Amino acid sequence: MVQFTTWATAFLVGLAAAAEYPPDVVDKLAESSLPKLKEYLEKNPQGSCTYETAVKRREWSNLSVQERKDYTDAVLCLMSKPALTSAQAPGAKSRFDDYVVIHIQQTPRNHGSTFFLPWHRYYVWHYENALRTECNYKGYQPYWNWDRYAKDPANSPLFDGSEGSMGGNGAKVTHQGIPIPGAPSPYNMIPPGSGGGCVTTGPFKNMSVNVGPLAPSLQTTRNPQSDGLGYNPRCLRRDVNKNAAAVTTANYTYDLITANKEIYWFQTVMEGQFPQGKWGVHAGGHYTVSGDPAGDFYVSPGDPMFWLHHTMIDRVWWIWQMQDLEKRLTQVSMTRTMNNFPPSANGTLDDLSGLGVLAEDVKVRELMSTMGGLGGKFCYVYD
Ligand SMILES: *[C@@H]1O[C@H](CO)[C@@H](O)[C@H](O)[C@H]1NC(C)=O
Ligand SMILES: *[C@@H]1O[C@H](CO)[C@@H](O)[C@H](O)[C@H]1NC(C)=O
Ligand SMILES: *[C@@H]1O[C@H](CO)[C@@H](O)[C@H](O)[C@H]1NC(C)=O
Ligand SMILES: *[C@@H]1O[C@H](CO)[C@@H](O)[C@H](O)[C@H]1NC(C)=O
Ligand SMILES: [Cu+2]
Repeated sequence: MVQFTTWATAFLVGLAAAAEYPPDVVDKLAESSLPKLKEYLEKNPQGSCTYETAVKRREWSNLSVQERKDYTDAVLCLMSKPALTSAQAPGAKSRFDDYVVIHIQQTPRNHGSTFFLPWHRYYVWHYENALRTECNYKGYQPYWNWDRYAKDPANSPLFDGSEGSMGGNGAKVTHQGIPIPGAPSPYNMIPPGSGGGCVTTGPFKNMSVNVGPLAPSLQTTRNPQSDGLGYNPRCLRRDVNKNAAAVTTANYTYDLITANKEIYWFQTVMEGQFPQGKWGVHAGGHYTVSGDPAGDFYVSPGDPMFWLHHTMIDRVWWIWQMQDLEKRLTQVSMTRTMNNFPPSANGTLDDLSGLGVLAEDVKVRELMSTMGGLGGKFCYVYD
């Protein structure tokens, strides 16, 4: 009887979850695009990477609580392993920090440029691989389907502070909100969320943020080095913000994918058009977490939530690519510098993209396909 009750409860909890997050318009688009991917792969075989062998990256709520803990345990493990970048960054204390250092060093090259999407694809894949090979993680990198939690992110399975969450919101702290430079009023300030202080619940309540800040959106202690790479230990702070999350609902993502046929516009709308008062899903997701370091353009990967957000960014690009694989697997645009400042040449598939001391430079061409990219090491789809 006890066993039956337990089983029945698990079943009902499963049903409740399914009822809570029915597939949204983007999920349906992804699902209905898979035949195009299969057809493309039949015409263009990718060696050992087939639709059947591809691994599946799953949505956070689709993982069991145990699977989520396995993931956050692996992240904590990465935070306990010695850094490889301490010679160049005295603040880097762990393998987790290495990734933050590389992002800080390469921020101007990899945002608002040709490299934005391909470089972040490489970056997330490399982190996932580190969790698996260095921390014995058996799963794959989960993603954050923004729409599922946009109405009330602070009380969602991401941020509710339970053991199966990515850690809680920060303690309540009064602040003015998040300034959005270059946007007209009222879009130049995202009203504050419900936190702002240290995260005190969930798996990351004890973590130390070691490097940065460089471009803080909340007041925080200064880094001893002007490049942000010195040692500046402090708590993880968040201001989980539904005002930012409001621009990440599925209708925005669906429009982004379907209304922009050229990579230039897809990427531009995704990264935000601040002068037009449009924050875009990329900034919207970052500022849903907000705080320190998540609200810092350079240091944001120092909040473990970054990785679920950028995995969703990668998924959205993947869905966009599936709409016209022949064309979109080779389409890049923009120049080699952020917002073309300082002015530079248009980037191409032959340009190099790398992860500093963590991973060799490869041609952008190698980072375009999740199915067979990076010499076949990329072989994944999204569930
Ligand atoms: C993921 O979960 C949602 C509901 O939470 C459900 O509708 C969907 O079928 C699940 N997807 C998979 C592939 O398990
Ligand atoms: C946080 O640190 C305290 C004191 O060092 C320790 O007792 C506790 O187990 C840690 N909690 C987590 C979730 O790591
Ligand atoms: C998405 O829906 C919200 C709420 O209904 C609405 O305010 C917003 O304008 C919509 N955005 C797009 C791009 O359709
Ligand atoms: C760079 O790209 C832009 C827009 O895609 C295009 O109009 C321009 O001609 C390109 N410049 C060069 C030098 O190829
Ligand atoms: Cu980034």
